[in-house]
Amino acid sequence: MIPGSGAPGPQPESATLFISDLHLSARYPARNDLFFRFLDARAGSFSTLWILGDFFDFWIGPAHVRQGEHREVLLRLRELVDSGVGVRFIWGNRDFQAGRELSRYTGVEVRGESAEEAFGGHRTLLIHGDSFCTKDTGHQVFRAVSRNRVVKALYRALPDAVSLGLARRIRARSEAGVARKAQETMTFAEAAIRDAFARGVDTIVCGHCHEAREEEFDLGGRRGKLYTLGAWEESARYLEFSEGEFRPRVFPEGTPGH
Ligand SMILES: [Mn+2]
Repeated sequence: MIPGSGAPGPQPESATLFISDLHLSARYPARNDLFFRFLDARAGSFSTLWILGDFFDFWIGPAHVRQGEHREVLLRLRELVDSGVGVRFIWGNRDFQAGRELSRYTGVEVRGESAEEAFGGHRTLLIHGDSFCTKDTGHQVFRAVSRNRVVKALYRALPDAVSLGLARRIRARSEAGVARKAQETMTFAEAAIRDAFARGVDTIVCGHCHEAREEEFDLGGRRGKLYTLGAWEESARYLEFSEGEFRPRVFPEGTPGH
């Protein structure tokens, strides 16, 4: 990966970081602050940042770059990219409308539903993880409909006020749904995880379940490793790949588990 021409750029051996589920929103200004402190603390120590979805509490589409809500965050992303860090964005279930407008404004590379990359010798699937919750049929239907190309195009053509209002209503409904059936909604189906490993990867990194875990899978002759990332609250559980290994991390350092 070659950083912007002329820029000094990070050292080639510097780390890759993986984060998800910050749920940034005007409703939680402290979380923006946590993210900015994280960037400051890790400045210069990483060359790539993977954002694995639900970075924004919701992203309504092109209109959102014109709203003030995420201005500060967007400018920080721009700075990060301009400093030579590659920032890749995978959609979550709350920000899958992120597209060209986000790339243009911040320089972040929007990679869509998922990506496969090699880290050291590990073929790795990067994905938000809501697609693993196959028992939540309501959400799977919403997913299928809302990500339909025609529906997306129609939605993106709506006036700002209308799409904002719609997004708020969808969020309110989804929050009510999560409260009602939290366990079932956030639980990954093992079969869905195994299907994902069957794509040929040996490592999966995802978020969505809001809990940092490591799990090993016996795939019949080979082993798979699943890393899930934590949601950002008072602290953040994220993942780092450096010196050939994935390493679970917490920010601020020394924070006890939550
Ligand atoms: Mn999610």
